[in-house]
Amino acid sequence: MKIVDASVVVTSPGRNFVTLKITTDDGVTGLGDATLNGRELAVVSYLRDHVAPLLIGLDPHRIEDTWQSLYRGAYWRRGPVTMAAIAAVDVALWDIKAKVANLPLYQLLGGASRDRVRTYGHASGRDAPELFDSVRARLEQGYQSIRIQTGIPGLQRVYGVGGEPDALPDGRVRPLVEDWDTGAYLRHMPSVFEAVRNEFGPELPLLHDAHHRLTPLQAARLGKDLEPYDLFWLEDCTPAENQEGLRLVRSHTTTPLAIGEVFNSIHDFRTLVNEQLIDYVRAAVTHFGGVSPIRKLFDFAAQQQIKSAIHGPEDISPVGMAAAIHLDLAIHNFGIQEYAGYTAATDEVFRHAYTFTDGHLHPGEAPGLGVELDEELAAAHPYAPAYLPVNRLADGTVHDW
Ligand code: GCO
Ligand code: MG
Repeated sequence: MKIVDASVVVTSPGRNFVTLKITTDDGVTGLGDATLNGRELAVVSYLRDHVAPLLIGLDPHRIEDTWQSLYRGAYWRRGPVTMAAIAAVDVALWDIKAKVANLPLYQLLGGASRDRVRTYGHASGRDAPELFDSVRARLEQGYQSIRIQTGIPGLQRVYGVGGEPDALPDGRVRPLVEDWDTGAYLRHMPSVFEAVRNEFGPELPLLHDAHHRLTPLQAARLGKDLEPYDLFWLEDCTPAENQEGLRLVRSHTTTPLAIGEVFNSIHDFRTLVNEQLIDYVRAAVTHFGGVSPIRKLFDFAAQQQIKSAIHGPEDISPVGMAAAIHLDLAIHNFGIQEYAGYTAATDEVFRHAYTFTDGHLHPGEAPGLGVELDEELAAAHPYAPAYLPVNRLADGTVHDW
């Protein structure tokens, strides 16, 4: 069996997605997600110009060897663009292998370790009434664990609470500028969780994403202040490139910590895992080099009783989401799966076998990943330039977003 084609499809059914499609000489196709939010076309070029020509003629069954040759052969290791491109190849090859075996991918990963995959959804609001409505809407959709994001008094536009980027008069798009004030945030958050607990009771699992904004000392304080509200986790409390900084956070709080959606290699987690400084690893299949390396990360994390929590925002395509769900079902140290859901237009472009019921996902029993890309429909949604927001303090200084 040989690879005869590797093409890249860019589509924007509401937001941009990049998909690699690998075709074999006997007509089997595999899909891989290569979406890197805000920098999509860099990965398109990496795949089209540098990777696709290398794939032609290879045996698609040699997944590990292909992964190692793309990783080591590039010489320039790691980084989100490289690892998103390698991930797309890895996932597409797993899709092909599972289709040839006529099995859903999770069966090739060891089979099901559970019956279904628990998820969490996103609730947000500018103030308490809006936030409560948003939590209720998620509960009605079936979610049983909920991430809480909220407006901060005195700030106009804050992470997780919406806002549209400004268009320049000539039609060009520029990033949305959000506001930040760490002091105001630290003063406000405990009262938000107190209000949510009073409204929804002690049992609902609640999560919160600090989105890389705090120093270790500030994160330690927030973790401590939120302890009475029994969070499922506090996510990305610091930027965490400085892995050692988490020692300080950890020594001051028992609030569980989740980190890693911007990481793209096992080395980014080494100190965090070895010293058990976190409770959940947040890597995305799509940005971590695919199913093969993330499986190794989960096995490494399991040695320290750390669980998985695969990144699953709207900007991971349904292809990346399907890969995540197969892994979630198969690994033993599964924690929770983020599932933000998709627009109807996205679900039409990417028809999928996975299902969402009562706040739980299941990958379905279709051979492979169980996702089909409607290329005609995809072409009807052309690429739309878009950026992630930029965060600024009151005096104009750029802050971590
Ligand atoms: C999350 C994330 C996302 C990111 C987004 C960036 O926890 O889901 O923080 O919302 O901001 O994936 O592209
Ligand atoms: Mg996050």
